[in-house]
Amino acid sequence: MTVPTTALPTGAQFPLLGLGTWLSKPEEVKNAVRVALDVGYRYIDTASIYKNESEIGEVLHEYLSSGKVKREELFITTKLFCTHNRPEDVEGQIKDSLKRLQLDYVDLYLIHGPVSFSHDMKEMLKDVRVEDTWRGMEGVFEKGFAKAIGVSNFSIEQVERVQKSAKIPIHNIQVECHIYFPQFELHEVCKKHNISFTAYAPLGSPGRLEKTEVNWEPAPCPLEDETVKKIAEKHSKTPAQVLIRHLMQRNMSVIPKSINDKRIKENFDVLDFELTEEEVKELNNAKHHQRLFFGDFFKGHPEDPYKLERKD
Ligand SMILES: NC(=O)c1ccc[n+]([C@@H]2O[C@H](COP(=O)([O-])OP(=O)(O)OC[C@H]3O[C@@H](n4cnc5c(N)ncnc54)[C@H](OP(=O)(O)O)[C@@H]3O)[C@@H](O)[C@H]2O)c1
Ligand SMILES: *[C@@H]1O[C@H](CO)[C@@H](O)[C@H](O)[C@H]1NC(C)=O
Ligand SMILES: *[C@@H]1O[C@H](CO)[C@@H](O)[C@H](O)[C@H]1NC(C)=O
Ligand SMILES: *[C@@H]1O[C@H](CO)[C@@H](O)[C@H](O)[C@H]1NC(C)=O
Ligand SMILES: CC(=O)N[C@H]1CO[C@H](CO)[C@@H](O)[C@@H]1O
Repeated sequence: MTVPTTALPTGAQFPLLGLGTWLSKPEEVKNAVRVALDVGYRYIDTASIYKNESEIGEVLHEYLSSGKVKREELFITTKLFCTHNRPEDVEGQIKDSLKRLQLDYVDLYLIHGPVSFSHDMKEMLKDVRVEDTWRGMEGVFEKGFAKAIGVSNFSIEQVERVQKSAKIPIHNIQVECHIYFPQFELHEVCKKHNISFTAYAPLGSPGRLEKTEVNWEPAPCPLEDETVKKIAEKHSKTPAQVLIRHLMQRNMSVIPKSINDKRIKENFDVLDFELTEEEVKELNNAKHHQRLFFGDFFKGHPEDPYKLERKD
């Protein structure tokens, strides 16, 4: 089955379902991408900081050179890490990513986060603003290295500010979004600006707990939510499938990550059922609200996107 798409302001088709690859280790990601492409995924989300672009590139090359997929069927996203938010750094970074991915262009290039650091990450660069980084992004768009450009981890205020200064408007935003952090307000602002929306951590990112060094706040997992389980049972689907479907029906692009063959297939098997309006509403009304990704390393920078939400 083909994944539904929405049109980007550039005219390109943007798939509403893709494969996430954060925390997918190099030796795991190759199998994951092969399984995903075989099942029908065409959209892969990566980033230079995930340290797996080279392996993803090897698999893409394998599938493209054998003719199993055509370049124009693929939608590849990668991201500029915050050690290179200075406008003059952007082109070199995307070229390095393209070399690793063995591609001439990516379909979408995102500013990974609004906060700028020195190359060694030891120092915050407080004078680099999001509008500055955006100028670098416009440059790589104009040169054709990225067919669309966007932002990640930005606040509403930052989106508005970039739009005001932009020659080329924002095409996409990627932020945390799941039933416990539904992003209604930011989503409305994006609709107003015609910015397509990608939900990361759609399942509540359960893997973040055991595999990263950050001390995460305890949080309930959307996969265990009683309403989700009830709706899943009614449709003979799994909780993960209900969570993915819910965001797709909100007109968001969803990028669940998995390295497990069975779960990669499960997460794609969401095209043959539909949640009722009532069920969407019920899921929209989840009582618990909590941001999972607070980015403590953003603290103290004038572009900290969450400064208004912080208690300390
Ligand atoms: N822009 C950013 O700053 C940013 C931040 C975070 C994430 N992202 C992107 O968004 C993607 C998704 O977010 P995420 O990886 O944080 O979280 P997620 O997709 O919500 O959750 C992934 C976790 O859930 C498990 N899982 C996957 N499918 C499952 C299923 N059907 N049932 C039960 N468990 C399942 C995975 O384990 P297995 O692999 O073992 O299946 C993994 O531990 C990332 O991979 C990345 O590409 C971007
Ligand atoms: C948003 O972009 C799409 C895709 O190009 C276009 O069809 C639509 O008219 C745009 N909407 C607005 C409000 O600009
Ligand atoms: C879905 O979002 C896209 C932008 O990504 C927009 O162009 C389109 O009009 C939206 N569709 C609906 C039904 O809201
Ligand atoms: C995106 O923001 C989250 C905090 O919301 C943070 O954990 C993550 O590392 C950020 N990604 C980058 C590369 O800035
Ligand atoms: C094992 C490993 O980390 N492999 C590569 C993953 O991709 C990064 C860059 O994207 C390379 O630097 C690593 O060598």
